[in-house]
Amino acid sequence: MKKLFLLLAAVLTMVGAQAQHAGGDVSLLTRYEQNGATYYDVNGKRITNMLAYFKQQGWTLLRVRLFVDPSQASSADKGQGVIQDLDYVKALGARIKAAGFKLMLDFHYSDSWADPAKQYTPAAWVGQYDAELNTTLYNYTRDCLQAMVDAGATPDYIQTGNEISYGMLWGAQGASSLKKCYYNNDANWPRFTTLLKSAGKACREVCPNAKIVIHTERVGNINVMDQIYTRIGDAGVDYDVIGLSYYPYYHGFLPQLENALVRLSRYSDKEVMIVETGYYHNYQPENISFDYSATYPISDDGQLAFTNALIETCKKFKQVNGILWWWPEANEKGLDWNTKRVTDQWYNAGLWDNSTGRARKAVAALGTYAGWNTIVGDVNGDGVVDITDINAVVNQVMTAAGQYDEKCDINGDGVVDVSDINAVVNIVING
Ligand SMILES: [Ca+2]
Ligand SMILES: [Ca+2]
Repeated sequence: MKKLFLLLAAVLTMVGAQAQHAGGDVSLLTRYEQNGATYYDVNGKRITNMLAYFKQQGWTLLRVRLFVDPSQASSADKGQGVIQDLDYVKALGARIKAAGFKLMLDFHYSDSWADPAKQYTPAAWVGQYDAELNTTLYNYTRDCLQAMVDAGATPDYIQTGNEISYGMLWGAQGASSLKKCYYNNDANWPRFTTLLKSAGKACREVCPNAKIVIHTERVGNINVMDQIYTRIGDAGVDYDVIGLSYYPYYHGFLPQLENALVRLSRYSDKEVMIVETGYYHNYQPENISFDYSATYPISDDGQLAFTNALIETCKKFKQVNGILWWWPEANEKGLDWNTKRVTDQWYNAGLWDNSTGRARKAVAALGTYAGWNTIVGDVNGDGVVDITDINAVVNQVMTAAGQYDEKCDINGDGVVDVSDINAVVNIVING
C-alpha cells in the first residue's frame, strides 16, 4: 500500500510536462508507395520503409486526413490528393500505429478540402436541419472512430474539423446563405459550438484516451484567432489541444507566430500544436502574402534554416508540444508521370526532392524537436515516469538483447541492462 502511494505520488508530481512531438501529415504516403515513387535518404541511399525512416529521424506523430465521401470531390480536387476514405485511412492508420507512432486523425467534415474558404456540407448530409445534422455528425464520428479502433488504428489525437476558423458544415456548395461564423458577429456560433460538442462527445466515448484538437489557421490575424478560442471556451466545448496551421508565406514571419503563441498562453490549460507547416524549396510561387526568402532562401538550406528557427520559436513556449509538416512525403520520383502521378502538380514545400527522390535536410532537423525536454526515465514519452516505463525497460532488457534503445538507457552508459531497470524503478519511487 505504501509502495502504491509512492507510485501515485511520483505520477502526480511529474504530470504537466508534455512530450514534444515532431512529424507530419502523411495522408498520401500509401498512394505514393502504390504508384511506385522511390524514396532516398539525404545521401542517396534507397529507403525501403518510409515509416521506419521517419522513426529513425526522430519523428513521433503522424497525421492522416479523412473525408466523408471523397468520391464526390471534383476531379481538380482529386488531382490535389483528395482520396482518403475510411478504408484508406484505417489501413494507413493501422500501419502508423504498428510502427510505434502516435496517430492524429484529421476529420474533414466534408467530401473535399475543408478550410477557411470552404466548409461545405457533405452531399449525403445536405438539407438536414441542425438538430438532425448534430445527430448525423455524432453518429458519423462515433462510427468512424469505432472502425479505426477495430482496425488497430486508434487515434491518439482527433481533430474535429479541419481549419475551422469560420465554422464548419456551412451548407451545400453554391447555396444562397452559408452558415459561417465571423469575428465580432454572433450569427451561427451557437450552431457551430453545438456541432463541435456533438463531435467531441463521440471522441470521448469511443477514444477516451485521445486528445481532441480544435484546428484553425488565423495566426495571421491574432484577434480573430483569439476570439475563436474564447467563444469556443465560453460555450463549454470540451477539448484539449489548440491546433494551428502556420505557413509563413501566408500568415507572417516567425515573430507573428510568436505573438500568436503569447496570446494563446492565456489559455494555460490547453496544449498548442503546429499541426501544419511548410516552407518552399525549389521556387517561390507568386500568390504568397509574405516573402521570407531574404532570411530563408528558397532552397534545401533555406528550408532547413526555417525549420530550425521554427523549432527555436516553439521551444520558448512550454505549452507548445507538437510540430507537424504538411505533406512531407510529396515525391513523384520513380513513377510514370503520365499514368501514375499522385497529384497533378508537384508540391513544392514537401520534404523530398521530386527530381532526385532524396530527403531534404529539414527531415532530420524536424526530428530534433521531438522530446527535446523529455524527462529522464519517460521511455514512452507521455510526460510521466511510471510503471509503464518500468515495463518498457524490463521488456527491452528481456526480449531485445543486443538491440540498443537510447530511451531505455536510463543511466546513459551506452548499454541497456538490469542497471537501467534499477534506475527507472528508483526514479518512479523516489522521483
Ligand atoms: Ca512515461
Ligand atoms: Ca544503461
